[in-house]
Amino acid sequence: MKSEARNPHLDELDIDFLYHLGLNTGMDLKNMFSGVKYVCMGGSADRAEALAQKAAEELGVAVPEGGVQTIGKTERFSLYRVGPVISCSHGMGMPSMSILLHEMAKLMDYAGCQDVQFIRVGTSGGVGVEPGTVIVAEEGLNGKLQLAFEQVELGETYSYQTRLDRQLAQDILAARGDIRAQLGKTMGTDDFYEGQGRLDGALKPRYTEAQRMAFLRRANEAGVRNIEMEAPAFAAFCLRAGIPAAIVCTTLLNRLEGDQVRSTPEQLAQFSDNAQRVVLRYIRGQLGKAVAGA
Ligand code: R2B
Ligand code: URA
Repeated sequence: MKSEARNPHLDELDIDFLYHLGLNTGMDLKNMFSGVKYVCMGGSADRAEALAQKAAEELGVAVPEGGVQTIGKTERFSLYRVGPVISCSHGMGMPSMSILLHEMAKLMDYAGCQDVQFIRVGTSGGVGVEPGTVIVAEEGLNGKLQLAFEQVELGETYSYQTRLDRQLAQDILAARGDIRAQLGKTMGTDDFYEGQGRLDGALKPRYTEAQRMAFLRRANEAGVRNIEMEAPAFAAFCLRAGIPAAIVCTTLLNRLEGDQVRSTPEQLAQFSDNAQRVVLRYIRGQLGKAVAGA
């Protein structure tokens, strides 16, 4: 984190309890986390474990018998450390993920980790792309198609920029190998159903099928290739913190063709694997470069 962004009030705490992680600064966080360079996060605890396990295989890091182990408490988030990689779940939506971002950024700071990159590795609905395609976000747009994340603080609404690190996005895309992946704008909303213009929520929507399609087409023409529920808050947090950040999401369906996620569990696992592999190939390449340059 850049020093100008660091919260000075933290210096007043004798111990900082990272409550949702079940960690605190009374623990030897340096010993537990020093050397971490990549924080990968995605919505589900199962996918966090799968990514950690694959990271161990891909990077040749030994894990205990029985597989990777969580660190801290797992009531809210599941956190794994595999060599230079943290894999952690963030739950669904910006409020949940924002809690993780604050505690994870502090954790990296307290552990003395330098030059850490945050990469969201998630799922999304594609807009005009074949299901299974991985979208590496160029920018995070909100549900109004604006390059902004709006947050209410002390009763006032503030708007934060949501630019992402273009070079990092290019570097991750370049590691895709045989996996279908492309750059695109990622829209993040506060809801899966009406917030994403679905017609399959519980309540009668106020919009028509034609209005739904017109909006999705407009989004597509504006460069949106996928829709999820975290991009604006993720991009805004990392930009404020000075943390290089990327969003790499697989697409589970093409929203121009429907609203329901109909793929089989096997297909969904493959789609999720696509995004995780792209990111792990990128990390392996970077670590290879570091070794070659040493
Ligand atoms: C993608 O998938 C979740 C909703 O199903 C949400 O966290 C997101 O961004
Ligand atoms: N996640 C979302 O937020 N939307 C989708 O359509 C699929 C996954």
